[in-house]
Amino acid sequence: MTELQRIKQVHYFDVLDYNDDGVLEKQDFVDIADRLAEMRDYDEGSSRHTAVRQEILRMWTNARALSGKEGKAEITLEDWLAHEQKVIDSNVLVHSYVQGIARAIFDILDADNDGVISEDEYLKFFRSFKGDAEDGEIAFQKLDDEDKGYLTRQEFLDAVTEFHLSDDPDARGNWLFGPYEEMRSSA
Ligand SMILES: [Ca+2]
Ligand SMILES: [Ca+2]
Repeated sequence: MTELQRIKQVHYFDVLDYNDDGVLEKQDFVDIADRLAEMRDYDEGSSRHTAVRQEILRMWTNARALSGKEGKAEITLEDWLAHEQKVIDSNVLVHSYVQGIARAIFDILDADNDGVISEDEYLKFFRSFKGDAEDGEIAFQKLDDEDKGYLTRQEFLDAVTEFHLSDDPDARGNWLFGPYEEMRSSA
């Protein structure tokens, strides 16, 4: 993993740590899934709500399995980076896991079902994680670099893939979860 890939993953770990206790546990992912479901007004216990939870909990399952911590109730940053290294090394995982979740999230986000994600839909996504609204606006501006006011499905998938894989400091997808570059700014 390059330094840039690592910095992005440290930031990602932080936005996933919904209860801000420095480790990831199942509840962090349940909380994120519940906020995504809530934003679409899916009823608690409904099949759609359950489907969102199952999709988001794949991250929790994979983070433990790929870092060799299947039985653990917590995932540390070191575990998370070990899991991400396996993802970076595997085209199969990038396609089935990373892009699979991205496709599912796109469908959840596209609340008005017009095939694109508006800024408003993106900001709701952003608020489902531990990110602040201002960072969400910055993220959307960076991702929507032609200032169209929306992201297509392909643009969103490309951004997610770049977030995980790209080592290009100018890649738009680096900004998926907002500013990440506190270490690079001093370089
Ligand atoms: Ca946590
Ligand atoms: Ca839409």
